[in-house]
Amino acid sequence: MNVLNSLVGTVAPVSLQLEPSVREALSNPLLSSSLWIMIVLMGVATLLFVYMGRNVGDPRVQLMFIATIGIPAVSISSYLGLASGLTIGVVEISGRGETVTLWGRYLTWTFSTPLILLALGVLAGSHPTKIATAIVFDVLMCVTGLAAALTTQAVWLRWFWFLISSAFFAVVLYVLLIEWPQDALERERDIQGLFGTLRNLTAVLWVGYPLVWAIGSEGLALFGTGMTGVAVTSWLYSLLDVGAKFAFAFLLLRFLSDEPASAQSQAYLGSPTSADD
Ligand code: RET
Repeated sequence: MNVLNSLVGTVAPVSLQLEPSVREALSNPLLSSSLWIMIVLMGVATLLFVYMGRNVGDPRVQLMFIATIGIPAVSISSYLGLASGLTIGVVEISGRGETVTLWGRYLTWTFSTPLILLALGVLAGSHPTKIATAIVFDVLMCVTGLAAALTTQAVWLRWFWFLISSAFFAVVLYVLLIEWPQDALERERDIQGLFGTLRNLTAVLWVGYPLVWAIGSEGLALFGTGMTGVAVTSWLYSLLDVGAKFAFAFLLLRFLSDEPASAQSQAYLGSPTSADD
């Protein structure tokens, strides 16, 4: 009993209390609107995408559908974590002072970005090894990006992690811009066209994320280190998310929803007659 009492005594005082700066951040209308608008948008997107995929039967089209529906679904959790303050913190950076960081973004990108790459890689008809390569380096990019945001010892150390993360990003871009387009050349014309559009959208928008990091409140703080700077940075990420997640997923699923023959398993594995040739 004594043991139990002392255990309860140790655990009971622990409660989830938000730091004053986090509470101040969440009561900033500019910042909280950058989160709540996205929760609504991603909620609507998830429902819409489930509806669009209700009749899909081909396993390969289903795989792309499931991966893509997961993108806004992960995003809802991500933005709820931020809006509730659970994944927002305050870092005291040596030589710079206190900054509010929305570190949950970097954490949840670890789950959402592989889904984007999985859908794109399968669409291109790429080999699983290449898809795995892109995903592994993408996860490394996100985790080291998280390290950059949470590093407090020195500003230069944050930029060091930024560079490491960018090196991993370069591998992802290589697969996306060099390897997958070659694989997509083997596919039907309509797939090639869609792949080209999604590849361009992805490459351009994804490059925007490190740029926002570099100029935003985590990096050079061009919009200031105060709450407005944090809010403007958050809005920039949210706008990139609208394109990189919503527009990407919508374009892909609109194409896939009537299960074009070119996207189905049969087209990928080769037609049954080709073996007899
Ligand atoms: C960070 C900072 C460190 C350097 C690099 C970054 C790249 C981030 C990217 C994020 C893409 C996110 C997407 C999310 C959708 O759910 C971590 C900002 C290179 C490319 C598309």
